[in-house]
This record gives sequence, C-alpha cells and structure tokens, in this order.
Amino acid sequence: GSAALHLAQAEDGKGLDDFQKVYNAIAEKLRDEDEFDGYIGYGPNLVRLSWHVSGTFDKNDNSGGSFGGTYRFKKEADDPANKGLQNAARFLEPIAKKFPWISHGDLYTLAGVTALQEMQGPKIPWRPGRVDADEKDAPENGRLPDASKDGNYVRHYFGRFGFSDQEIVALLGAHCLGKTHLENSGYEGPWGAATNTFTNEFFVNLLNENWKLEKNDAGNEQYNSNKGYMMLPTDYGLIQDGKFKKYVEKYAKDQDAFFEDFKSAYVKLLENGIDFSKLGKAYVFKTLDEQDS
Ligand code: ZEM
Repeated sequence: GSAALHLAQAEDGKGLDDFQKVYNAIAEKLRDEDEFDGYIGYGPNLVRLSWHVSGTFDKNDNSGGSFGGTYRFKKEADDPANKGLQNAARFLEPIAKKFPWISHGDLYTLAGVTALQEMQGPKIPWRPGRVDADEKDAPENGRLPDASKDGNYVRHYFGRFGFSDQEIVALLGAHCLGKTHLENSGYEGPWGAATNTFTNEFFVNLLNENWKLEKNDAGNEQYNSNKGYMMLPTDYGLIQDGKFKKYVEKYAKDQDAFFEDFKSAYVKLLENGIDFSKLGKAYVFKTLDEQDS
C-alpha cells in the first residue's frame, strides 16, 4: 500500500531553546537519579523506550511508529515485549507535567536522543512535530522482535522498516547499553562492561569473547562469556551471517564509522512514517557538559 505519511506539525511557537529546556530537564534527572538498576541509571531504558515506540512501524500501511505517541495507552504499554519500560515511562511523567505542550511522540524520541548524547554517544539531529493520536490508532501487540531467532529473521524483521544490512548492524550496536533482565525478557546479563557509555564495545565483544550457548534460569538459550557478558541469539546472528559480519568487523575497528552510521539509522528509526518537509532544519542539542564550560 501507499498510505499517506503523517504530516509533522511542530508545537506552536516552540523553537530550539524550548526543546533544549526539555533536553536539560531529562539530562539533569538522569544525572540525579544515577542509582537506578545497579548504578546503570535510566539512560539505556530511555533509549530502549525510544526504539520500542518507533519499532511498531509498518511501512506497508504507515501504521504504528513514533508519530502518535500511542505508548501512553495501556494497550501498547502492556505489550509483553514492553516489560521493563514502565521505568522509563515513570521517569518521564514529571517531565511531561513540566512541559505540557510537548507531544508524547516528541517526548519519547527526545528522551532517547538526550540519553544517547549524555552517555557520550554521537550528536543526534532531532525534529519535533509528532502529534498525539487516539487510542484506536495504537498498534496491536506483537510488532516488536523475538530475541530467540537468527540473523535471517532479523533481516526480514527490519525489512518492514526498509532498513539495509548495514543499518541493522549499526542499530544493534545500541546493545552496548544497559542489560537484559530475567524478569522482563527472560534473558539475563549485560552485553559488556561500560553499560552506560555509548561505545562500539558490543561489536568488539561479539567478535572477541569466547561465547558458549547456555540455558538460563528462565529456560531460554543465550550466549555467555567467562567475563559475565551475554548475547541474545539475534545478536549472535550478526556473526553467523557473512553479510552482517563484515559490518560487525568494520564497527569493531572503527568507532567513528559506527557513530556516524548509528546516527543516520537511529534518526531514520525515529522518523519513520513522518513527513517533516514543511519544517525547518533538525535541532542539535548541547549536552549538559557543553553548557557548563
Ligand atoms: Zn534491544 N533488547 N533489541 N535494541 N535494547 C533489550 C534491551 C535493550 C532486542 C531485544 O530482544 C532486547 C534494539 C534491537 C533489539 C536496547 C536498544 C535497542 C532486551 C532486554 C532484549 C530482550 C530487555 C530487558 O530484559 O530488560 C531485539 C531482538 C532487537 C532486534 C533484533 C535496537 C534497534 C535498539 C536501539 C537502537 C537497549 C538500550 C536495551 C537495554 C535496556 C535496559 O533497560 O537496560
């Protein structure tokens, strides 16, 4: 099909300075509440939220995606695949109260951008203009991916967004952040050591650790290394498939290339299904550190 794109409509009279204020409120709260999840903090959980609100997109009928902010409805929040994201949602509640003019889709995506930049990731150009949709527009459950599958499944899954092999590998580098939690997903453990700094560590570990396929306490198979790191079967799929593996090798060697390609693919993920052509340039926000100096 060729359903029309959603037309972005920026919040009335709001500009870079207003959105930088929202950015700062999120960034300051991230800095203040650093004890969450064993001192990982909320950053990774916010990045995962930004991906899950966008990951419901289907290019065939332009349904789902970040535009309508429909994660705020119970139907979407209660998708079993969204377990654990209540933390990010609760984190954002006071921000939404303080800035009642921002749409939910803009808030969820801006929170992901803020978290990535504050965790020393690349600058992510961001555009406002998502508009709250009705509950009837919330996508059905089941559009988020199944971690027990292989590389071919991952390629097919991301085909729904129109992503290339290179974009898929770059996006999955976000698994340098945070960890899996048995009570959320039935997997357990972090992908690496620096769980709240954005780096190319995911790719380095994927290639260099000694991985063993083991059953965890929930009865699911995951790859474990003797350093206490893990990989989901879908992550491991990226080195079982030659077309994916060449990008894993590239990003393990070249963090700048990873940052550049991640930035483009992540912006595309957040903007899927939206026509921003009536708006001006994307905003690039300053980190808290840059504003201090
Ligand atoms: Zn994830 N992801 N993800 N992901 N993800 C988890 C956690 C995080 C998959 C997946 O099943 C899981 C992308 C793609 C895919 C993050 C970012 C991004 C967890 C653990 C699972 C099971 C959840 C838990 O137990 O709390 C699969 C199958 C994917 C595609 C094939 C993309 C794309 C991402 C961003 C660009 C992040 C940051 C986390 C860590 C969350 C946290 O709370 O620590």
